[in-house]
Amino acid sequence: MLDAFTKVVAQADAQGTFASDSQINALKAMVAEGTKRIDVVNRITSNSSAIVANAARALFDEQPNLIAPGGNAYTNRRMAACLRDMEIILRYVTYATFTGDASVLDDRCLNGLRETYLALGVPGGSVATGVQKMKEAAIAIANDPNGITKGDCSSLMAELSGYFDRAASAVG
Ligand code: PEB
Repeated sequence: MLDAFTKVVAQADAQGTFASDSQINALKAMVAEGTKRIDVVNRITSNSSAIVANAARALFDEQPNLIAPGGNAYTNRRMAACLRDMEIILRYVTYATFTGDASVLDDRCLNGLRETYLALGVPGGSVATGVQKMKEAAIAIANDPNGITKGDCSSLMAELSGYFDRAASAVG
């Protein structure tokens, strides 16, 4: 598992070079803007239950076959597994956002997930739709200008959105 700093060190060390100016400047900007990143993580973390529940409701509204008899989220056991999976994915997205690097998401959550879903008969495309719905909800919450110091969060939102897209395309 890497973060934005160890990633730069690993890359530089692999080439036997010092960290480059552009790498150092990128990290400097990340530190300077660090409170924004932590605010985003904090907002998503403290609204995680609502993000998961609302995204799941929207998914089942759109794809009612999932909760009909024979559907992959039919029975409370499967419904619980589904909500848990969405929560796990959201949790790893917050870790990646916190560290500024996707490797924790890749290594500990997404690696082999497609194959797991294939083996279980869980429809990956539907999971991807659920993830996209969490993305919309998370960004609406994280990017809300009310109740927080105002600033430009566009690149942070693009980064956050990229982690959700990465999760969706890993299974969809
Ligand atoms: C991944 N999900 C399921 C299982 C595993 C994962 C390993 C099998 C074991 C179990 O049932 O608990 N676990 C999960 C994950 C990590 C992990 C992401 C990462 C670290 O360790 N069903 C639907 C929806 C979707 C869904 C489309 C959006 O209809 C999910 C939610 N996942 C789902 C369901 C099961 C499952 C298991 C229903 C149970 C499948 C079954 O037993 O038939």
